[in-house]
Amino acid sequence: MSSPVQMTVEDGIAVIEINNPPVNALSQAVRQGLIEAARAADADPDVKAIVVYGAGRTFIAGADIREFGKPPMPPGLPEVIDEFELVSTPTVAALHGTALGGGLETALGAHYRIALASGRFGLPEVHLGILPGAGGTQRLPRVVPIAKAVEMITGGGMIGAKEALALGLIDEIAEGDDIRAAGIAMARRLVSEGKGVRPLSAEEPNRVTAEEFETMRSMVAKKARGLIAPLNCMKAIEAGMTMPFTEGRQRERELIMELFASPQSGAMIHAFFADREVAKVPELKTGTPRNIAKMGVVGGGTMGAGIATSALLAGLDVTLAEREAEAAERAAATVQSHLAGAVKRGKLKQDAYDAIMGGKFRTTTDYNDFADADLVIEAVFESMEVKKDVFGQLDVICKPGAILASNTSYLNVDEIAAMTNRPEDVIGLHFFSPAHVMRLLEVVVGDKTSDDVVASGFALAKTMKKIAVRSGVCDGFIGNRILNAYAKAINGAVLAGASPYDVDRAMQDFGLAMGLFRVADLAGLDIGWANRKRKADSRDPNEQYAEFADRICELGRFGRKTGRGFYIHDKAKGELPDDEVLEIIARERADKGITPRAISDAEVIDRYMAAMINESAKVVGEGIALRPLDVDITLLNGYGFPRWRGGPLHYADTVGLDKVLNDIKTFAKEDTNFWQPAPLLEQLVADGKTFASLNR
Ligand code: T1G
Repeated sequence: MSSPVQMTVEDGIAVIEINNPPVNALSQAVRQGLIEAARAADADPDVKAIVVYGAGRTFIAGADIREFGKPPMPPGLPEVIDEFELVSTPTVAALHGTALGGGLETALGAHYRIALASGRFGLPEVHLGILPGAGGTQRLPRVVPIAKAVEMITGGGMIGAKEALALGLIDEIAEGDDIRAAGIAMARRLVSEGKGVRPLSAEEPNRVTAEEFETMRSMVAKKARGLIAPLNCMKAIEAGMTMPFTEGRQRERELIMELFASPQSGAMIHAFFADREVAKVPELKTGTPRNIAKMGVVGGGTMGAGIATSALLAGLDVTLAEREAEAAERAAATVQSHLAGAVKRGKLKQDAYDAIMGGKFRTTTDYNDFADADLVIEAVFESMEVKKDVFGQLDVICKPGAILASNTSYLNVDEIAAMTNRPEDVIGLHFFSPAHVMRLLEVVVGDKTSDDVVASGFALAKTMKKIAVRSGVCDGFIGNRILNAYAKAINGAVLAGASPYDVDRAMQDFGLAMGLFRVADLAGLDIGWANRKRKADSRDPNEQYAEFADRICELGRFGRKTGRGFYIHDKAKGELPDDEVLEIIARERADKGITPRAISDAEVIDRYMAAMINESAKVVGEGIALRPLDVDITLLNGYGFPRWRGGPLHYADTVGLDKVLNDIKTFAKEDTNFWQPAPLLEQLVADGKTFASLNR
């Protein structure tokens, strides 16, 4: 098999091409080929300069993540870059696409750097729970100011070519789009100007005072929220400022090895691949996506306006319908403000904004304007009657082959489909609020939904840069069904003796951005209250039911929007515990004959996770979710589950399924009906298997 690295010499310029699709990852073969080519070029007396570039859509996008966790295969990337840097011939890295991680580190090992204007650069290793381990933490601070190096390395974001040029990270932005030619031209100029080698490792690093660095370190620690990689990044950068290069590189190596040994990197690498694997559903093989250029949106409330914005940002033509003209105007204003915000944040260019507002977006009060839409999605009130009425009308108006979608968050998509003569064209597309920000999209597949329509849903998600997860039909689909389960478990912990405030703190210490009760106050307690009232008739009388949230709602306290809910929302002092809430809970315990006991943070989390894992196992076992990774991705991208724990079922594998099953049996003593072990969980424990074994 030919090497993914080829070298040609053209009039004294050695051109090294890396060709390892899809992203030129630094596999063992690439590393081997790169260093052999560099040695050969350096030994060739006719070669006056060396250019390295990537074939295809991008320069190197990093180390080959698929090699992680396997025995190291020499040559190691750090050594390759160190040797590459010390060749006696000037080297040019010619960059396009995304030069990331080990790719940017390789570029920093070159003496000069040129890029296309569309090039982007970053060190995203922290998103994998590790750090730039091939000299990045030592060389980057030798080019950019420490504050910028800290931001790039601990934040893992990308910067564009203009900023890179201003920082000195690249020396030139190439004209046109032929990066190979631009690299060669730059090399020729260097030779004609007599420019020599310029190894960064020989440069002095930028520095800040110890006090300034400690201030940066404490800010990074605050943002890390339990993730240890950013802390090790700071230690590596500190080493770069205080040690000679070789010792700093050694310290960097120790620090990345610590991170590889932590479960956090395993969890985040799992999440990286799961984010991509989740889009590989069976219907993509059997279905053909339909072209979706024109989208109709029914309903201009928060969700409808958010969905319309997301579709417009993806380049679709959007018509949004409301019943009344005033409501339609309000929706248009909401969409306009979302788009203006996107321009301000640099997510939308002004000319693209003008094109949208100049003709790609309109509102209407007449559903007949949907006649030529390729897909119409409704985001109307969560009532089956209302949705059935809407679908009945759309079925008549929309062209044959148009897809009819519902944004319902729990209603039965099969029942909705039955209101039409085209159930095979009906699908659920459950967006998460705010729909133009949240990446998760549950694609809910009805019994009769055709493979083409499923494939179309996933293609639309990709166009809208959403992470689509395939869900079957059940109450709450994947995410909300699991949320309802762990919320019940948390309420059980409160009835047993925990306070909502202890619970929120324990959940935040576990790594969630916000605990359950803070989230509820933010979302509005009335939403959950309406949900519980909707399901009251079908509630299992034998299951424990926590009433304290209903009592709070009956006082008209719906959370932040009314100033009081579980917390008192004080404008000056922020969120404060509410003694009246504690009194309501104490009264309920007394009514239920419960003698409260101290509930440790560990027990709160054990309950929370046991319920989440158990319901997740039911969701997978019933085929609502295709694989355990689909549940992980749902909770990671829609429910704030900490990414460095990999998702509930990856987490379950790390704590051990037998422990989880034992916890469930322990809590079942309080509420047998609720704590019924999932058959799949029992089977895996009996077989000594993991959830991961079901992901392949
Ligand atoms: N290694 C292996 N496979 C990779 C890969 C990588 N680094 N990056 C992408 N892929 C696969 C991906 O799984 C998918 O495979 C396909 O390529 C297309 O990816 C020593 C230790 C580059 C911005 O973290 O951010 O360097 O699903 O769907 O949306 O310091 O991929 O088709 O089979 O994402 O156009 C650091 C990770 C590594 C970059 C392109 N680098 N990749 O996005 O395509 S650690 C990263 C990305 C490191 C050194 C350290 C994105 C992208 P499949 P895609 P995309």
